Amino acid sequence: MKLHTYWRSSAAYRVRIALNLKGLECEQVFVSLIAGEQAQPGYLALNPQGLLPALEFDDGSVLSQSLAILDWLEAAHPRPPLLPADPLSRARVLEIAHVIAMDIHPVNNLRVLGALGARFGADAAARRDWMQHWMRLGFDAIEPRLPGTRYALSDAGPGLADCCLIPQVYNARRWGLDLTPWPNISAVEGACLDLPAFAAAAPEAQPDAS
Ligand SMILES: N[C@@H](CCC(=O)N[C@@H](CS)C(=O)NCC(=O)O)C(=O)O
Repeated sequence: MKLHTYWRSSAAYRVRIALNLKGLECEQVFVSLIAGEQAQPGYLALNPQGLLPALEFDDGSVLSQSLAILDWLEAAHPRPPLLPADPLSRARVLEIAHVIAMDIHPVNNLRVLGALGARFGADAAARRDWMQHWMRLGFDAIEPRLPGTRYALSDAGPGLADCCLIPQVYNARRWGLDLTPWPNISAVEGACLDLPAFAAAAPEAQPDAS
């Protein structure tokens, strides 16, 4: 398997964490978002959506969309589980993951920021304000749903919610958001970052970090 990734892509960061938690080896292919390589023909041939990450299988087939990749990983490599077996507990994990992956991230993406600047003249301060606004709304929704367990929804070990939450918190720090209003989220971040699987997946630990 090859993971097409970029060190600061939070969607790729989700998959890196899950691969590490499951102890799976995966070659990394670096696609520079800052250089616009995701929009070049070579990458578009793999993923016509022009977004990272993409998981390329040994037979050349490609799976995109980080939550679809996480879903495949969970089904194909069930140990250790990232989702609980109980249906409602499983849905609670997905609830957190979806706030991040479906409500915060899509409006905070690089191409959205680019459009804000190019079409509406948003300067750096306006773009930061935009980023922080959507993260604040999402964190406000997540914080009361965290029960105070060591990891997002469990004391036993991290799961799919943590795979999504930690990259989002990384992004929030990167954009200068003060995390004081969300103590549960901050505590979960601390617990996860202590784990080797999360440390090895961190953006600054990636070979293409600059
Ligand atoms: N829903 C997609 C989002 C993927 C996505 O937007 N990836 C970002 C990096 S985190 C990207 O490639 N952005 C490139 C761009 O906006 O041009 C997923 O979860 O995989």
